Amino acid sequence: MKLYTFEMAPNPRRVGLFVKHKGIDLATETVDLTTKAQFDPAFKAINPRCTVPALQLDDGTVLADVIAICTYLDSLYPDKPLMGTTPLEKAQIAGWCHRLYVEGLMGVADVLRNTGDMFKDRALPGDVLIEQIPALVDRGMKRIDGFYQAMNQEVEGREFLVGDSLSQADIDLYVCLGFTQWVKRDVPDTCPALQGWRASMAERLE
Ligand SMILES: N[C@@H](CCC(=O)N[C@@H](CS)C(=O)NCC(=O)O)C(=O)O
Repeated sequence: MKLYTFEMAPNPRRVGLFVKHKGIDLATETVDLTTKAQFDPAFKAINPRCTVPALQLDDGTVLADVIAICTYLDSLYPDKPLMGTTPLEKAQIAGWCHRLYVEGLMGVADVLRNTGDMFKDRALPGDVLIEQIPALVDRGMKRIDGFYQAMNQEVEGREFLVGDSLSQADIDLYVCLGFTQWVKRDVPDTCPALQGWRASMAERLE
């Protein structure tokens, strides 16, 4: 089994923190997104979607979505469960991971990928040319601001998003809050609960 990754990028980071917390010893290979290594034919043969993370199993099967990778590894290594243990926890954590990807990471990606040369004609991941839409930058900032307000309410008075222990939902929210730094939109002082939650999660995860 081998994990193809690029540690600093947000989706690989979601898996990286999962693996670190669980203490899983995994073979990894870096796919350097800064040199566009995701488009190399050798990697494309592994993941035709040209994205990381990708987990290749010993029988050649490839899982190329964070939720799939974490679900699989959590079943394989049940110690320190991060994807839930009861049916309700599993459902809530899956819901959170989906929500945080759509409402958190995608808002930041709108800003990041629709401006500047680095993502010119690469407004979406993959090897299809997609032109930038500058108007999405402003919309993305509004999405981030709305996300902060919503998450501030969610974490108010809570240590964890689901139940009374750390889960992948917490890791994903923590990664979202790191990703917003890439577009220089920090958690505002109007969201003190979220600021405090991030600080305590940093101590736990880093
Ligand atoms: N569906 C994937 C999305 C993975 C994804 O978008 N990864 C980004 C890095 S955060 C990527 O590989 N981007 C390649 C590119 O921009 O060309 C998942 O949930 O893991």
